[in-house]
Amino acid sequence: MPELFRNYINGEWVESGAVFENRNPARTDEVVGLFARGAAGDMVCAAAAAEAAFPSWAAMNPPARGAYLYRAADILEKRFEQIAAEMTREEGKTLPESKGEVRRSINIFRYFAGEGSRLAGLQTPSERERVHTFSIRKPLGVAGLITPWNFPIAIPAWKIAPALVCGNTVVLKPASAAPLCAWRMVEALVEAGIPKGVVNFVAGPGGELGSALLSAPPLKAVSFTGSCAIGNWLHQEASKRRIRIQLEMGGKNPAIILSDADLNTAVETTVNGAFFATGQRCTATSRAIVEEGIYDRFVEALVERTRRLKVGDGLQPGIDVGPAIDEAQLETVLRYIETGKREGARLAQGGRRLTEGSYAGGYFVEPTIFTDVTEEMTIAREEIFGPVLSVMRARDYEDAVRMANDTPFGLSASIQTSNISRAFDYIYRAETGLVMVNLPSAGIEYQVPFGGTKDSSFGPKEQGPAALEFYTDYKTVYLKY
Ligand code: UN1
Repeated sequence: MPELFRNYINGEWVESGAVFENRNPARTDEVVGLFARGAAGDMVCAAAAAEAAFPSWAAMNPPARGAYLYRAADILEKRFEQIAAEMTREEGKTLPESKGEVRRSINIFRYFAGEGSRLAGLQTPSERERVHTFSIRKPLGVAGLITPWNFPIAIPAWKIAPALVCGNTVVLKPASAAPLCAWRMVEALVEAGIPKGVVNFVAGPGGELGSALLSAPPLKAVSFTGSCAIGNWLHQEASKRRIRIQLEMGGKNPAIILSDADLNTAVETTVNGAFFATGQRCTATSRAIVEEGIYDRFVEALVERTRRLKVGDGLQPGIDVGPAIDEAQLETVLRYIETGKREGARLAQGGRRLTEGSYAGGYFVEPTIFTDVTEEMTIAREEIFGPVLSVMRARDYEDAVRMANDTPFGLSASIQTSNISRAFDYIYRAETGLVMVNLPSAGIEYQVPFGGTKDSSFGPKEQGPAALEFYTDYKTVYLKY
């Protein structure tokens, strides 16, 4: 019998009657865990508990709040290997990728724990004599955090850590496809002694729980990472009640490869951006926009390198690319591959579901490269969220920049060039929140702001000092002495 993981509401681990399964996408006969299937009533209780806990948590001094995060980080570190293996089993990414993500989450906890001793406000001179003005940061109240399956612990960590250190109390709703790592993070906070009601965890169906959360009277802010459709719906609901909102959604991230790029670097970064984590990153490279002069050489080297990627169960050594998260995602990817073929793109590599032998029990698809993709094709315009790369031909640098920006999305962009002047020109012209020079479009760090522009994101950025802008308000003081 698989273990049952309960919800955590008002300092108690609670069952909800019904349960749902968390299955391994590499071996679908393996149930990683059973989770209590929270209902609207659980959300209402969680929001009320967070509201009740808020005054004393907000009144605690920030370094003392940070101390809980340091302790939770130490607990996560002790379980490092266990949590990494659980992540591979629930999400499918490779074990090295999972380890990197758990390490990142521990670092996120420590970084924001340290923020407890900084939490800088503003201090500016007054126009008036002997008046001292300053602005201090105040927490907002109850924050709702809705997180996706593709970074099962890093995204929960980069939302909960700043929310807590700033003095907010939280209700976390993890993705149903991979809730275990977020559960482990909450377990670590509980073991660290976090006061009752400060952190609440409610897993279960997104529609029911999301509606209940957004209509819970104590809710003051919601931070969401996931699809554009759900993000837009949350925004509508939140604006009815003037709930502060932060949305991180899709991408159609370009990698511009200029003729003067180092060919090996360009190939490695493109393969990393497009195929690692099975392409299931909103920062993934999904369009390689390649300058005429290097196009043929780049495509040849890219296909050759991609052919050598090993697809399989991420717990096995030497695997580069794991499975899709679930059947629906696999179907979506296969549908886009069919669309690519139908619309006349050239299938240069991959394109099939893998079902033989050890692949039989999982949602595996070959890393897929389409070349000669043109701008109006569906695979050049829509987010696929799988290991599918569209390679497009650009006449020159100007043409490449135009193509890169010609998308409703604006999360991340990569440029491969040895020309520093071009690199800077692009840095200023890219319509994205992230620009990576001679690096993959994906793979971010926690100490700098993260987020996009256009349809990719809405609201203040996450991570780094920018996170404080979302999770606090200023209170300004004028003092005559
Ligand atoms: C990364 O590229 O390291 O859901 C992180 C996502 C993004 C996070 C990307 N919000 O893929």
